[in-house]
Formats: sequence, C-alpha cells, structure tokens
Amino acid sequence: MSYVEPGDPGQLAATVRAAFQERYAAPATAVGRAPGRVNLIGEHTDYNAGLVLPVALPHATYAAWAPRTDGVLRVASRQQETVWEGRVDEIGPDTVDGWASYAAGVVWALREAGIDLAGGDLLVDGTVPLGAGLSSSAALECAVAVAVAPDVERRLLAAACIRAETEVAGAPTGGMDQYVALLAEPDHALLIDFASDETTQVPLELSGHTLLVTDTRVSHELTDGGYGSRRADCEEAARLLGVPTLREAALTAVETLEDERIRRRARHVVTEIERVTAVVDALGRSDWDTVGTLFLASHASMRDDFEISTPELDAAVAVAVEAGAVAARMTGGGFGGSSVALVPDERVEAAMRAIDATFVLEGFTPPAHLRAVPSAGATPV
Ligand code: GAF
Repeated sequence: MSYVEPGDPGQLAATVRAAFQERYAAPATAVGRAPGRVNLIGEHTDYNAGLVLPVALPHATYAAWAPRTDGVLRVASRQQETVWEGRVDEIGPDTVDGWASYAAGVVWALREAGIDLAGGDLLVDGTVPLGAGLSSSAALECAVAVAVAPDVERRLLAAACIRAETEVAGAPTGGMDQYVALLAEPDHALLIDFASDETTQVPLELSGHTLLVTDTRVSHELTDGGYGSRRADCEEAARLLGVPTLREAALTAVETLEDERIRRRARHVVTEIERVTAVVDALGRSDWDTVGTLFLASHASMRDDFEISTPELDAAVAVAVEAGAVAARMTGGGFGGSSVALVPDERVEAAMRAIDATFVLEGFTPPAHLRAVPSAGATPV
C-alpha cells in the first residue's frame, strides 16, 4: 500500500531554489516552508468564536522568494500552469484570480500591515494535496509569509494570511488553518479558542496508533458558496438568539429556533464546541473509546445537521471503523476532501485496503492515503 509522502524538507527546499534560479535567472534570497493540516475535531467552529483542535501535517508548501525594487510582483508554481504578474500597489480585493490570489494576497496584506515591500518574485512548490481539505491554501499563504517576512511575529503573519484569504482570494474562512500552519509544534495538536485567541499545545500520545488521512479525491472549494452559506446560517442563528456568536448560545435555546435548517446548523456548532473539550480530555487519558464516540458524533452532526458530508466521506469513515479504527470522522470544510481516522498501527494496512476496496465497489474515484505525523509549523528553510 502506498501513501502520499511528504518528501524530504531539505531536498524540496533545494528543488524550489533551483527551479527559482531557472525561472527568474537569479537566486532566491529566502525559502519559506508551511504545512498543511488535519483537524482532529472542531469543524466550522472557528468563525463562531469556538474551539478547534488541528494538527500540522509533515506535507508542506515551499515558497522561494527574492525582493524587487521596481514595484512588480511575479508569482509562479511548479504545480500550476497559470502565472501571475502585476504591480504590488494594484493588488487588492477582486484583482487577482485563482491560486495566485492566495500568494499575491499575502504580499498585499503585509504591505497593508505596514511592511515595506516594493515587489518581488515568488515560486512555490510542495506536497500538500490540492483541494483535499488539508489546507493547501493556508500552507501557500503561510509559506509566502515566512519567506517574505521571517522576522514578523507569528500572530501578525496569521492575521495577514487570513486577510489574504478572506479579502483577496474571497474565501470567507475562519482562521484555524493559518493559526495551525504558523504555530504548530511537532507531536502536538493545537487547541485554539477563537473567543480569546488563546492557543494551547496539546501533547499527542498516540501510543501505537496512526493518524490516517484519506483524501476522497472529491475536490472541495471554499469559494463556491456552500461554505459561505453555512457561515451565513450560523450568523442568522446568533442574530435570532440575540447572542454575538454561537459560542454564547445554549443548546436549550438553540432547540427553540423555529427555522429547522437554522436550528440544525446551530446545533452542530454548539455540540461540536463541547466535543472539542471532551476530546482533549479523553486524549489526555488515552481513552480511545470516548474519542471514538465523539468522532462519530461529530461526523453524524456534520452529515445530518450541517449537511457537508459526501457519500465518499461517509464510506471512508464507516469502513475505517469496521476495519478497526478506534475513531474516524470527516475533517475540514466539507463538500468533499478528507477523512481522518485513528487506527491501531497493526490495522492500518487493512483499513486502507478496505477503504480502497469499498471505493472500487461503489464506483468512486480511488482515494489517496496520508500518514498525519503531527509536525512543526511554518519556518524559513
Ligand atoms: C476550512 C476553513 F478554512 C477553516 O477556517 C474552518 O472553518 C474549516 O474549513 C472548517 O472547520 O478549512
């Protein structure tokens, strides 16, 4: 069985430097590296001032950079055919299309934050699967940010990357992905409280378990309306309940909401926030049964109340559990993307085979598997 491998950071950095030299006929002055992420639990809670518990992947994006003084920004990728070139002072909301908006958006946001940038050349490369719900967008933003502004405080970089994504790329996302890409530590999950902005490193003692990520290859897009409509439903629920965010909503009040759809959306958020705290406690006790129950409840809540699962995600989760995973759920924004399962090491092969076989039987596109070894956040390399 094969995994999507993260690659060797030293080699990947050398490759992107060499490709930069070839494309721009000059050396890169810096390379930034930032990881993708898998969220253990706490989905669609970040923009509701809630809790999340993501882990950084060993799979990362690498951005090679050299500054320019003539006001021009050039952006290219080894994974994309389209390149972008324009003037830094003309970047802003609705000015850059497609993947390059995430990179150019960071340069724009750093300039907005007062950092003196008179242009530059960028070339990106990496091993985070694209459109797999593993946060390739935030990895791209954060790799650019640490290449361009390595000395700037991480939370300021996170704020700039969030502005790039929401304002220039137009994805109305919540901030979890940028925080974990910049602040993660190896062997830890990152508990983020979006009400207080407090972050806590949670040691992950997986003791004989593998975090298996299955990319269902159903591509997910956060700019296509489904994500935004869920966010709008949550804001409407908070308005109807008379609270600033759903973090302040009580489940008993949520259950009185008349609109059935709005009630279900709010129920997901309020119960999911409670599940994050419960998973942190259960992980601390290595109580896999409880983690398993909470993961399945989270999956059901996303499938039935938030309505963001797909048949492929439902199958990947159900089959992983049948094959011996102690816990499994869909992960990330939904509408496709990946599942995450906590599998005893000796059952991982069997779980992957069972998922692959089910996908063949169901006529789904073959999935891809990754080992989510909890890794470090962004850094210059
Ligand atoms: C995407 C978003 F970018 C995050 O902010 C978060 O809302 C997540 O979906 C769902 O938990 O990754």
